[in-house]
Amino acid sequence: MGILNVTPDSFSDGGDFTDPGRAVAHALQMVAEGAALIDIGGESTRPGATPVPLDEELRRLMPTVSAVAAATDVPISVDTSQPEVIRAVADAGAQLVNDVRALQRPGAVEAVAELGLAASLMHMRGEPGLMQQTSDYPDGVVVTVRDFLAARLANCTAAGLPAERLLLDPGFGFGKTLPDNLALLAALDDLGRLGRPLLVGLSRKSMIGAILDAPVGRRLHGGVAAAVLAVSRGARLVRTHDVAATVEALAVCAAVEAASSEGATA
Ligand code: PT1
Repeated sequence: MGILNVTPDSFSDGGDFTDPGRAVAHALQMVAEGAALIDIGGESTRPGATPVPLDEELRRLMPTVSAVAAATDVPISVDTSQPEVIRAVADAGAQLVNDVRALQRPGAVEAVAELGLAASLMHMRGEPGLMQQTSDYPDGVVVTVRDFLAARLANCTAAGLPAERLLLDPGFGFGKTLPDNLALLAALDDLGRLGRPLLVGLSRKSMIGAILDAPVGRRLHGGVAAAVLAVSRGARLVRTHDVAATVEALAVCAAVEAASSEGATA
């Protein structure tokens, strides 16, 4: 899943793709590099980001969603939490809602269900404005995230959104310390037992920066390593800024996995 931010303030590429023409060119480049999905975001949700009003989110997203949908058959996901935005982008050709708030806004589950879309449910502690001040998991981060995702899955299916249309995401960096993020990555197989494909977003995040003592521009190799480890622990989708590097690393990963499953059946 290649990231296309149409925001002025995203943490690593803010302002680069606010023009639809440049956004489409970048989307097509990611497709050429092997992206199987393009994730378009109009609201930065990284820690400390400020919320965006509905009309501004629509103004940022709509031209780019329509233009990318016209330019490629690769499915489009949109990073949003708002039911009005979900309805508008579905009309413009989006197929998946990537919601860092796990469809908890009133009307979001119903919109996804009615429109026949897929969705990703992510765990976040608190809201982007203050979440780094509230990370504390008395029951342990892995259990807390697992229970949250299980509850959201149950709630969505009860509201008429079939489980077959849902992905789950532990939400790396969303109200989590470095030890929390590492514990989640190490225990990803536990989350896989919830029975839905796992999506992970790790590229260029501060957890990589903290391990390497590296600024955002020097986190490529660490982010690729984290993606490989996530996939080897069961992740099925990787949300990344760095498509070419990630696709190549995961091709090597897949070749080894295929050989080891052949070995198991031989
Ligand atoms: C994610 C994700 C996302 N991450 C999904 N959507 C972001 N499904 C946006 C930092 O610590 O992981 N999964 N949409 C970006 N969020 C962050 C969080 C960016 C933390 C940076 C950090 O640097």
